[in-house]
Amino acid sequence: MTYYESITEVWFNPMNTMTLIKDLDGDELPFINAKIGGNLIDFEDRVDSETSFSNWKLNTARGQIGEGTISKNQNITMMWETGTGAIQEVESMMCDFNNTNCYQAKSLPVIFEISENIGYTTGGQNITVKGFGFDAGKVNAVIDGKNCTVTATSRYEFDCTLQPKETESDLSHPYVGQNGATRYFTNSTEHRNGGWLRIQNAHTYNNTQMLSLDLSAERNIGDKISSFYKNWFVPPETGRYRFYMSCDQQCRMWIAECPNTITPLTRLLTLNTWTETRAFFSTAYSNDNKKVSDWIHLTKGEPYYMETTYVEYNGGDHMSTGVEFEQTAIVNHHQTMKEIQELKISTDQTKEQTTIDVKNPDDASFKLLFKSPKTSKFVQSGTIKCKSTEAEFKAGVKAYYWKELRSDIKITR
Ligand SMILES: [Ca+2]
Ligand SMILES: [Ca+2]
Repeated sequence: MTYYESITEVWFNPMNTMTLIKDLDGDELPFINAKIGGNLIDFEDRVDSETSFSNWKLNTARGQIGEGTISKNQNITMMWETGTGAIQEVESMMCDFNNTNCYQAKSLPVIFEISENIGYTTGGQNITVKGFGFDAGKVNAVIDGKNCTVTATSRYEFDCTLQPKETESDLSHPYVGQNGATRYFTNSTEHRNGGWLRIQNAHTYNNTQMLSLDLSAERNIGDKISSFYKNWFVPPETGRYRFYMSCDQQCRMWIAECPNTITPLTRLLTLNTWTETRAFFSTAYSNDNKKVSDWIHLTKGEPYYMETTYVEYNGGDHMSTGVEFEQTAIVNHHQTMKEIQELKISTDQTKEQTTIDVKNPDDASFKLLFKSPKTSKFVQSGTIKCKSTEAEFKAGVKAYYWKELRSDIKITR
């Protein structure tokens, strides 16, 4: 999910492409562009010609969203020096819990500023809301349960007139806001004089407040950083839920015991050691860590308050969360745990060994003739000196092993 000016992360596996790209100019990237719904993502200041991407691995690049089209479903494209990236639909597609809405990327309108936060029970006040994307469809505004009649809309703002309200607003209970989580981000250099950050204090540090559309953090953005998130979870159906978490380096998650209140909180998850990115199902990190919560019963449509803390010390960093719904009667609903099966087939690898005996070596050279098991044709090696070193011998025969058998070799003399 993205909105105007938000930072998004593009995930890609360049496979062997990096080795095909040579002689990039100082202002060029191995990939030419990435787009959401045809609109360019701006990678300036985040990715440059010095940025290295690993072959055969998932890499990430972060870029900023511009004034794109607002849409519930947009495709993602990526163009490289050597061609266009193929998008794996299974991996790029996100769906609602019952699969009624699926999308590769969703672009939402965003609010940056509201002209008033105090009004009168008599109504009639004019409110101006500034942000982006208000020309994408009909705008409905509701303020504390009362319609705010929209009088004008444009791309960057809309105006509405507040309707009268019988009673004053009740400020004794929390209000559920727009989609997303409030994220309080702490960077030790900026907020804590470079000291270590502690998971148990992550919610108390000075911070920069931002909107997070996912309950997650970017991958590998720095060291000595922490994030504290507050959000409301509104269950789409009544039933049992459980939550998942993976992070590098420590993270925790809580949920309020009752809806519509922020206290008391129950600890759902604790991870005191790092995991691989989104390794929700890995059992490799089980010591006193809890990556999958117990089942808890939640009621449809009720807002449940949640808190999440996450701290990174050094090395790699990331944080992701997930939720699973137990109900089986819902049509089209994914049964996460039941549907995931992993079938792994591995070969018994036995290394082949060949001995070449050169008797009474002199200063002459020779060539070897290999019969390819793939094509049954003969393949000639390069010229090999009778007194060659291990490296020289390897240089002569490695093309055969690599091209015909896709295999590396080791030479010992
Ligand atoms: Ca780091
Ligand atoms: Ca780390």
